[in-house]
Amino acid sequence: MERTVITFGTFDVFHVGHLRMIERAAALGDRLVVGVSADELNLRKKGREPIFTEAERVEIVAALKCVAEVFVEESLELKREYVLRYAADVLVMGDDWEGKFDELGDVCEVVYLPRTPAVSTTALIEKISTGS
Ligand code: C2G
Repeated sequence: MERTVITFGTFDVFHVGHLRMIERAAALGDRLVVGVSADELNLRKKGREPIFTEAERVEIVAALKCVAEVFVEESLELKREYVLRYAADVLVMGDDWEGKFDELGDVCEVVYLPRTPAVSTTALIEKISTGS
């Protein structure tokens, strides 16, 4: 039986931390589905628009060879619906979300993977804008 893995993220200013998370998620199954968070969701939750648009972020993630399917994540609260819609066997999240999705353990396996240290979109934006 094919094992489907699902993961989520904004993936803004795509960097090696994003890539490694996606590759490690893909390695946990046969087919990886990625939910890329909507511009509107970012605005609501983080108070700012991503640097790259939703369409650009979807295009970048969809081009990765270990990604089978990409969709736009409209709300953080719809995880259960997405897991069921894509028939995911495993939900992978970064460990900054540790414990937050344990209640989905009745419909899929929930795995939190450690983040890559010392790289972040926020730090990159800061570095680019200050030139340091
Ligand atoms: N990541 C990582 N190492 C980093 C930075 C990010 O492993 N140094 C991982 C995150 O843990 C996440 C993925 O890369 O699994 C995407 O990161 P973000 O775009 O920051 O995701 P976020 O905005 O937290 O997701 O439902 C979740 C939402 O879509 C928001």
